[in-house]
Amino acid sequence: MDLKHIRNFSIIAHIDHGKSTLADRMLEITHTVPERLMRDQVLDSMELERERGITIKMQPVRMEYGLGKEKYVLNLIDTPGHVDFSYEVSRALKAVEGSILLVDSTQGVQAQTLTTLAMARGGGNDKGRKIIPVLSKIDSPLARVSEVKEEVIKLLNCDPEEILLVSGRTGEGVDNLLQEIIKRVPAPAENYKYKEENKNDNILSALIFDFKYSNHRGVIVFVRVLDGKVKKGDNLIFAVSNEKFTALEVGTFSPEETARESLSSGEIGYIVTGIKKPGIASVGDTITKAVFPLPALSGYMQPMPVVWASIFPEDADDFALLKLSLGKLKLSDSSFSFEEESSGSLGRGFRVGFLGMLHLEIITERLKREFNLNLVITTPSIVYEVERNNPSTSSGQAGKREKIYSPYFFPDDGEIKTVFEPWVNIKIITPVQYLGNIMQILFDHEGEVGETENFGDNRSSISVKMPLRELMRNFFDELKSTSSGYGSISYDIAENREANVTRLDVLVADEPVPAFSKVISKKRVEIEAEQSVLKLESLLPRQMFTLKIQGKALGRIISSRTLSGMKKDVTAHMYGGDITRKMKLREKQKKGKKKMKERGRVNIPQDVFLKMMRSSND
Ligand SMILES: Nc1nc2c(ncn2[C@@H]2O[C@H](COP(=O)(O)OP(=O)(O)OP(=O)(O)O)[C@@H](O)[C@H]2O)c(=O)[nH]1
Ligand SMILES: [Mg+2]
Repeated sequence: MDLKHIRNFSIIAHIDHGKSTLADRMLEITHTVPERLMRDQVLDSMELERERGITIKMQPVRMEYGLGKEKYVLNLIDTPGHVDFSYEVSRALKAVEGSILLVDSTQGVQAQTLTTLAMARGGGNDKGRKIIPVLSKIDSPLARVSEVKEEVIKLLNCDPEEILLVSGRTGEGVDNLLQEIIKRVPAPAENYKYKEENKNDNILSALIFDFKYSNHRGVIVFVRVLDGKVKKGDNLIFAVSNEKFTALEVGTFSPEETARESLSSGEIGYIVTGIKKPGIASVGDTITKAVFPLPALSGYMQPMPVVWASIFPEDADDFALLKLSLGKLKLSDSSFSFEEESSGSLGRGFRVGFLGMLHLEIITERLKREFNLNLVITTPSIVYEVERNNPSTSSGQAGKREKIYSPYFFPDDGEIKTVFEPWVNIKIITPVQYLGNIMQILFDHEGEVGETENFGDNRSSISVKMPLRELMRNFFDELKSTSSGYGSISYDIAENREANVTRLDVLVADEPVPAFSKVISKKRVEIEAEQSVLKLESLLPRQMFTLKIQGKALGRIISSRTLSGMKKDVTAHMYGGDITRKMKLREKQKKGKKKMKERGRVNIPQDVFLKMMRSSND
């Protein structure tokens, strides 16, 4: 394929700004997907994507487009907009020369617009990509095209004429957009260093930007070929992991895998490796030829997990299956990390790091659905680093920081010398009129407000630093409600700082329930203890006996409630009859209750755990 006729681009935007719908129209215009197979957001092919109406994984697709007498290959990569999946965006970007920055004309520039733009421009050694600003949803009666245009001009410092208008719903402007992509996005460049060798077909340098796993064909790597050529039967090698394999098939995405003769410089496609062992291929690795190995390209940073939870098989016999499943899942989502762990009561399992709560939900749901596993998932938590007063009581030495992944294992206050916790850099975008109220919630969440910038007519962006703990304390929902839904947020993990926090336990019938323990700011001990107890009181079904619910922190009971028992009389249905029999039954009932009480066997339904985990206000 002639490089001059290839264009590689991604669509990037805030969540729901219409990326996948725009891709639909492009696929129609280029006749890439037959009409009978067309459906809304056709690139969102995963069951969970369709159910939730969001994109979770990036999806590459190859389109052909004729312009005048010339025929072009347009490789599009649709990306997710949700902040939890921005690792997908960053990987997709390394495979392309340009990006459509899509801005919903009914919403305007949002926080994730800025983040994805910054990613596309690239920092450090990363060469910048051509950005094409496009306003979407111009068909909508709520579209504010001229205002949003102003915002984009301010953001990019561009000419008004550079901004294109489209509707993914009606298709207006999409054909023109394809032509502009050909004009504006540079064709892939050749690396002249290897030009000589290129002639004898011995050269290959291909960046792995994604992969998936097939039970029959093993690992299928998604690559952007930077130099040379690859075809079926070639002997290849991973430059980093140094593992050899033979290409069983090569091809492109239409959007499903379609075999081709070869893939060459500038193209985006896949290579079937046949490798069934997890852990060999990783995103960011380079595929090159065994006969003439080229150096590894600069790969990807492994993303920092934001929340952690432990996952155990409900049935201990499923441990091996869970291990295998995590390995396989990692081959279609390289952004989570896991390590083995064992817990006294739950047995062997894994501690898993996720990029956010939605990511956690998606991964655990996929494990259940795609691998048929019944799982016990512990309360998600961020990770704290603790230095103990007296390290001899623990495994660590003096000055050593110990990572605490679960609030239940957070040491008692007296044992702690110093605690460190992760902070985040936050960007908030909001209409100016909500600034006052937002400042209030920022204060309440220990936010350190940095720069505030105005752009467009009446919008501001605020840079804030905040403990991750406070971001997770319902900050998203509070921001949404204080800004009537107009405020948007993006964040990334920053440095660790010293923290003034402690563990709050919730006791039911005098027993702490591990899943309800939390690490909270010492300043909020009273409020949090009261809230947790009240919430549990409202959620817990009444038991046969009277039950105490208590909040305990810093070595004392801070709040307490009593849930009165049900007065269920087991003799009520017996009319008349023998009084001694009634007495016997009552006696039995009393004993049973006492036993239950002693064992602290309170029945806490699963949904109570889930509701307790969610924010305190719902
Ligand atoms: N009126 C109108 N609605 C649109 C248009 N494009 C998309 N939508 C609607 O906007 C919503 C989001 O569309 P998607 O295409 O899924 O947005 P997305 O950017 O791919 O979303 P994520 O991938 O989850 O970030 C859907 O309800 C679409 O029907 C458009 O041009 N006009
Ligand atoms: Mg989408």
